[in-house]
Amino acid sequence: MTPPVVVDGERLLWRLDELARLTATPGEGVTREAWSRVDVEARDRVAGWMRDAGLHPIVDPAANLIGRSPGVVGRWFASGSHLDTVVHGGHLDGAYGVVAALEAASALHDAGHTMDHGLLVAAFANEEGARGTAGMTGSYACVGGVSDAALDEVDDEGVTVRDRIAGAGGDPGRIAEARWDPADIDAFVELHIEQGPVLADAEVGIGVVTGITGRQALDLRIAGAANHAGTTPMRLRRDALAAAAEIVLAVEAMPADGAVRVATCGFVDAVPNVRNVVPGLVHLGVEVRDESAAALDAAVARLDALLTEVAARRGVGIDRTWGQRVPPRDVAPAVADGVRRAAAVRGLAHLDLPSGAGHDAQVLADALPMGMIFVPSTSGVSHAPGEHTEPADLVSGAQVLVDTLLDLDARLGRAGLGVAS
Ligand code: HGY
Ligand code: MN
Ligand code: MN
Repeated sequence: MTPPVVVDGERLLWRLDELARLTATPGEGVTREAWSRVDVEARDRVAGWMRDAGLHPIVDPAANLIGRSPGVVGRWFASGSHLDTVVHGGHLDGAYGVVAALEAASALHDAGHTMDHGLLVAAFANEEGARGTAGMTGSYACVGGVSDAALDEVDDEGVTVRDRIAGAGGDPGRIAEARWDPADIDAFVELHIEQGPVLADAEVGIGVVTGITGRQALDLRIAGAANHAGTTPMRLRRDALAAAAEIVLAVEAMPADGAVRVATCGFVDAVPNVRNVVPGLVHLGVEVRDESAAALDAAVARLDALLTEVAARRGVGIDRTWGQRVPPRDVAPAVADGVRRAAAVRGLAHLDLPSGAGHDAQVLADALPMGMIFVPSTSGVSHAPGEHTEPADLVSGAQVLVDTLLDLDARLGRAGLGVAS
C-alpha cells in the first residue's frame, strides 16, 4: 500500500526560519529585494532543498528558480510563489508558498508516491517590484509577457531590469525561453498567507481564494517652484508638496464612494526636502486596487481629471506615468473545488474569500487554470515585520496544498482542467 503523503511540519517551519535569516536588515523584518545578494542566497538555499526532495532545479533566463520532478513524460502541476520581499517586510509573504510547494515535493518523495502529474516548484523573481520596478517579472516571463520595454525599465538606483536579471544569474536575451507551455501544465496552485484579517477574524484555518484583485500603478512628478520659506508670500507659492498632500487625501477618499476597493500613495520623495525651502519637486507613487477591471478604468479617468484640476489651480506641473496594470483574475473553479475537498477531508474549516493582494498566480491565470489557498495572518498584518501565522496553520496549509494536488491528480489523470477564463 502506498504510504499516506504527510507533510513534515518541523522541516517546513525550520526551512522558513532558515530563509528568514537571509535578510539585509537583521532585526528589522525581512528585506530581501529581488536580485539582491540575499535574494540569490535564498534561491540557492531553496535549490539545495529541491535536490533533497528529488527535484531537478534550474535558474531560468528570467532568474526564476524552477525545480521539476525527473522522468516525467506527461503533464504537470505547478506550485510556488516568490522569495523576494518588500523592504522591512515579513518572513512569510512569498517564502511560505515556495517552502510549502517544496514540502509537497518532499512529502511525495518521502512517501515514494508518484502522481500521474509531474510537480514543478517555482520561486518567481521580483514579485514585489524591487526598487520601484514593475512587479511579477518572473511570472510574466513564464507566460511570455516580458517585453523589451519592461527589460529596459530603470530602477530607483539607475539600473535596468535587464542588468538586474543578468546579475542574478538569468539571461535576459533569452527571456522568451522562460515561457511555460500551457499545454503541458494542468494547474498552478499557490499557497500564501492571507495578508488581511478575514480568516483570523473568522477563526478559520483555510481560505479558498475565489479571485485576485487587480492593481493599477501611477507615478507622478509634481513640479512646483523651490523658493525661500520665509520670504515667499503664500499667494506666490507653487508648493509641490502641498499639491501632493492634496492628491494623497483625494486618493485616500476614492474608496469611500465605492470608486475602487482600496487606494494608496505609498511612496513620496520631496526635493530639496529642507525645512526652510518651499518644496519644488515631489515624486509620488500611487496605486488603486479593485476586483473589477472596469472600476480600474474608471479610476484612471477620475485620477486624470483630479490631477488636471490640482495642477491648474495650484500652478504646478504634474507629469503622470501610468505604470503596471495587473488585471483582476478569477480562479479556476475546478481548482477551488479541489482545495475545498482537501480541507474537508482533513476536517479543516474553510472559507471562500477574494485576495486583496496581488500574486504570481493571477499572472499565470492568463495561460493556466489557477487556484490559491490562504492561511490566516495574525491581526491581518503583512508587508511589515509583524507578519505572523500560527505554526499549526502553516503546517495545515501545506498539507492542504499537497492534498489538493493529489485530489486533482486522482480526478484528472491525464485529462486537463481547461484554461481558466
Ligand atoms: O503588493 C502586492 O499585492 C504583492 O504582494 N506584490
Ligand atoms: Mn507582498
Ligand atoms: Mn506575496
